Amino acid sequence: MNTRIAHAGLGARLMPAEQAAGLIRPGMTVGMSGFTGAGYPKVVPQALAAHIVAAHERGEAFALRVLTGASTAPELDGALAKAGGIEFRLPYQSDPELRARINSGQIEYMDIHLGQVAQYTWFGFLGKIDVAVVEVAGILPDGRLIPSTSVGNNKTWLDLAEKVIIEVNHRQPLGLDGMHDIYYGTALPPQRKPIPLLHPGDRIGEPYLRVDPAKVIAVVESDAPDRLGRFAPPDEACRRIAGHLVEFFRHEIRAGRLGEQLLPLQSGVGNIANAVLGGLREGGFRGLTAFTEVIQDGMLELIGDGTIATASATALSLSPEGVDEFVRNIAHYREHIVLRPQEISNHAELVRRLGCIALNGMVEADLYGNVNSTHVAGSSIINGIGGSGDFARNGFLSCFLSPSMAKNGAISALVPFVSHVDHTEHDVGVIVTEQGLADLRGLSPKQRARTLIAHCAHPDYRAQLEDYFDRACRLSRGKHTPHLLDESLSWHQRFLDHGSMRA
Ligand code: 0RQ
Repeated sequence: MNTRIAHAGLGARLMPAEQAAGLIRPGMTVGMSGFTGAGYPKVVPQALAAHIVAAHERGEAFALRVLTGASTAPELDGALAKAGGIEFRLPYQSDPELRARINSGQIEYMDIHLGQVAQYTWFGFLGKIDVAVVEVAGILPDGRLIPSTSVGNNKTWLDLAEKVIIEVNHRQPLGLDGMHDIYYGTALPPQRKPIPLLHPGDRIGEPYLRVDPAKVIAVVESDAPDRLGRFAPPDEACRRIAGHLVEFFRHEIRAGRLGEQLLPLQSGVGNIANAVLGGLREGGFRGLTAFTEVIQDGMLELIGDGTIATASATALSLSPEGVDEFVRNIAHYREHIVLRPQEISNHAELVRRLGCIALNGMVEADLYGNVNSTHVAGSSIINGIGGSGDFARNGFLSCFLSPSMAKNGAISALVPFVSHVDHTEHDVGVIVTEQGLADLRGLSPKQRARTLIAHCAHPDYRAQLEDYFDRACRLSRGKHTPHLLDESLSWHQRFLDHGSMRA
């Protein structure tokens, strides 16, 4: 018996990926595992893409509704998008092939708060889940599943899908066993009860995913690593953003608004979020906690050296070097990391109760504090809102971080009016660029505008922003949130005319 597939009945359903993929039919809704490039199925989606290409060559239509935890990798989103096999995709994505087809209008994409996907599915807003395709590290003798490097929406897909395909990945370390906490106590209103989690490290569920063996139509083996890129080494702008933030935390401690151990940190995706964590170590903090969705390299290092004592997340999004370090010291990390379903890692009730400090990247902010996290020039998506909204709206403190200019200075990250709103002025507490930090809490719109221009704008754009704001204050009909609406969005037009554009 294969040691990773210890349930005899499920072992009997072992088959090649090509055969398993053949069980997925055109038009189906497929719930796949995978969250920020971790724990996605490695071989069934590629075999599925080959089936789709063959069907198209025969002149047959073949496209799927693909739901995941968050972003996956070229083997899943990339392969299916290239094959023309996705008609609808939800939620967060970051694959270039997929992004290009979303932005060209070929694929319908629904961007949704990551913490809300499970409830959307349970309420039936996404229709029936025909098949779940879920990567695991192993199958126990009683049929329960050892999750792999992400939990994401796997519990929801396994509970609700009519049929299940399990990918057992021999490359995922068995030392993951015991790191997960799958909470089975959620219910729909009006039966919902408080979630009994009071500290980021609390274990309130069980280490394994349940699946009804009768639903499992295929078990497939794989042996491939999560494919994650490397993080860019922190540049001067990142270091300065981190420096401003650390200084601000120190200030808040002195003012009695934060304790020495701060509050549970949430740290978003991307290079800046990763780099900012390094700043916390240099700031001399110890014994912090994290209640977040993704553990990137920066956070792993902080867990390794004791800066962070406990981290709760739904995925390990590590570079190849990060994976090596994680596997080498997995017993240590198991003591300090809990991986949960994303409906718990990103739960509004928990984020509010724990009082998280949300640290997320942004594309741009406007003078009044509205933030765009997702779109270039209003109409092309980059990745998606991910979990940033779950934390920004519900956290104790909501910080957005970005260099003050993008595209080699072609556009300011501070604009009169964001071209797309993900986080409204009511959900944004602090904005940080390499120029400085604007604490917007307790300020009126006009006070926020002056603070943002003074602290966050790049000097190359400061005079233009001041000019816009002065004229808006004089000429705008309403004086509460002064705007010259015809002019405010022309900033993006100038960028499109003269700058380069990604998507
Ligand atoms: O594009 O690579 O083509 O040059 O956006 O920007 O500077 O590399 O920054 O990696 O930190 O990502 C907001 C996208 C920032 C990310 C965003 C272009 C820029 C570059 C990336 P290129 P950087 P980062 C929890 C939290 C939403 C989800 C989230 C994100 C590319 O943080 O996706 O927060 N956030 N989840 O050139 C035009 C501007 C621009 C711009 C940046 N003003 N105009 N292009 N770019 N600013 C985790 C999860 O939810 C899973």
